[in-house]
Amino acid sequence: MAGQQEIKQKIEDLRAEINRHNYLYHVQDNPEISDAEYDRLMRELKVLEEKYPQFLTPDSPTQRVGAAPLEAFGVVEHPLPLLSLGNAFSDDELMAWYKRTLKLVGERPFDFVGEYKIDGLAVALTYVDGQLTTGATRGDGLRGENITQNLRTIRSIPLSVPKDAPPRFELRGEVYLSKKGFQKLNRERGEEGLSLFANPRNAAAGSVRQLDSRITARRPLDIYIYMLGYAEGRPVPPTHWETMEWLKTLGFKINPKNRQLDSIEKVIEYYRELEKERESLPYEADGIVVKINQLNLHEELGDIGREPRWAIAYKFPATQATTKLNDIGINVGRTGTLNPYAILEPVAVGGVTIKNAALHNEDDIRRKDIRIGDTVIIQRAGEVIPEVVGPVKSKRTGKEKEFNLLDKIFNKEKGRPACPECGGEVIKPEGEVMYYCSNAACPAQAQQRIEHFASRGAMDIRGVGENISAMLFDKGLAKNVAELYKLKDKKEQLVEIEKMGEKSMENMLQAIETSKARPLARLIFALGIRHVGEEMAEILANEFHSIDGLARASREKLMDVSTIGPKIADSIIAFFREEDNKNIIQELKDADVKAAKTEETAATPKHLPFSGQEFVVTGRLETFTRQQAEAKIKELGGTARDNVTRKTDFVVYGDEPGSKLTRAKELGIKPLNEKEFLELLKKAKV
Ligand code: 9MJ
Repeated sequence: MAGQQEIKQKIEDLRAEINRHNYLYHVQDNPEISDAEYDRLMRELKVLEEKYPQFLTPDSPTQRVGAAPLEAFGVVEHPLPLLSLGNAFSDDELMAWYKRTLKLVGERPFDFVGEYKIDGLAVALTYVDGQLTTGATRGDGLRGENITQNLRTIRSIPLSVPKDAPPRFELRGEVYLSKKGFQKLNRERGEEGLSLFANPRNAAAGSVRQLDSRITARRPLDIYIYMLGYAEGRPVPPTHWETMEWLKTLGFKINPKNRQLDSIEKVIEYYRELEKERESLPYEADGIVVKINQLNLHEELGDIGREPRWAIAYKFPATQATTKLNDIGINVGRTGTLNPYAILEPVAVGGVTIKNAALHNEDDIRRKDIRIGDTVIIQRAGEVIPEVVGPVKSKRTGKEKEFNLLDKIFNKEKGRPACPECGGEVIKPEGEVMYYCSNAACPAQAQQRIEHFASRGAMDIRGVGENISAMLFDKGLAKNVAELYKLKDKKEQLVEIEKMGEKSMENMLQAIETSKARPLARLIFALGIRHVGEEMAEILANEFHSIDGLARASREKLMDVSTIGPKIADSIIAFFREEDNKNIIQELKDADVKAAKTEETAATPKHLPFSGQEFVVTGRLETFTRQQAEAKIKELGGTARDNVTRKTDFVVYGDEPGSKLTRAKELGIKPLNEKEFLELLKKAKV
């Protein structure tokens, strides 16, 4: 057995290691190891401290929750500590917690509430006399950072509450960024040449801890409230479940996935169910939280260290892991981008074996200092392609090699860098981070354009996925997207395609026919114009009304639209100038692809009170969230837009409306305050 001195040393080393990772994760928002590895270190320390309590010290990382607040923000003392949670990683560990609880509670009956454990940032919100007065991070559990200004920018946090709310109360919740919001943010940061966030949690933490709250305001942050900290001056419900229901009535956002569960078996069933659907969630969740429902038992059970005995986190299997980066390969995207990807030593992440992962672009590889031969952290989030978060520098041997994209694709025969698929010339437009294959006829691009055209957010042609589009292309049955509409004359060749039975062929042909009625915005997106995503396609459809209108638009006209900058404008112009693209568009028209303005008008034209009118909602309204106001406008046939243009009919404004109201006044558009808007709604309904 190891001597006492050695054990003490081991414990101290572990603490130093954990403290370092704590700092990297909580203060720098820049972790070096995966969450799973961090959990492992923490458990190793806990086990040792339990076995050798003589070495337990109050400053051990097992005795605290996070890291110290940044000095730059004011400090908020939490009247009641913000707790962290103990973890269970298996049914057995959950059952052990349950049995411990049973022993303490005795004969009295109790039940549970199950909740998703969102991987965001815990905050405390204090309301005094109906107003949000303080918003703070958890910090070390006792003292957090004052981030009130930043939290005020989150639309789902009410700034005031109804009169019947307690005169003083504090709520705790998790601030998070959706997976989509995270990807969008990183895409934009990549395009602007900024460093990328490792995951939505870091992005959310980085966003609420901005010293300039205008930056926070631009990030699509959201919150779910998960408990009442305390309330003064008014009685509160006796259970956690009823408390959450009551908080809903005060206007707080409570996760609809929460569930009341009357036995531990039901808790386990709930865990299995949520684990299955977690991938399809719009936000990251790393487990479930199980809470005893009866609040009197919370008081009685109390805390151990900074963890409540009345709750536990039952974690999902890890989606991060470390492995070796064996090499970096290059594939060609549908817009010709040369995308570097990681070739990894295969590793299991959340039950799936990962061999490849995304590496974004060469600048990002440099910024993160990822080298071939490194041990790297990889992660898998939702349906997103796994990605390399960064290197574990402490594991370097000195043999790792830096990556250079142009060296990698150097073609000896041609004596220059060349597209690895077609040998085409490689370009890097000024101000962009990506290299491109400039050959419009590059087969790798053409095949992926078909796949993209048929994909869900685009023309949504069921049955034309990755494999079929590759086969159609390789066999020469569809060399471009317009030729999909000629497949109905090629049935004999189609049935010869491997794995394509008569029935699936008929289904595919039917799906191709149906896609002719897709609205204009989808067709614009489906064409795969560089820098034109789903949202931009929607804006273009609303602005230009037809493919011809868009094709005719000048650079100036395009840039008149406030969300279109020179990069997008140039890309649209270049697309429509290309002879091949002109031919494809003509062929699509000949095939009777309608590109109707909207799906609804194509099917059932009807007249509603706001039909043909465009609204922009800006600032903070009292009665609705912006989304609710926009939903009302759409319900009544109007269009809700993000930007004020000459076509805008009304600008509905609330508190702090900003530049949109100014622009409306400049353009002579009638602004409506909230009262006027409500009157308009009332009139429209009669
Ligand atoms: C999260 N992160 O979603 C708690 N949490 O309760 C939920 N966190 C929590 N509950 C007590 N849903 C301490 C932390």
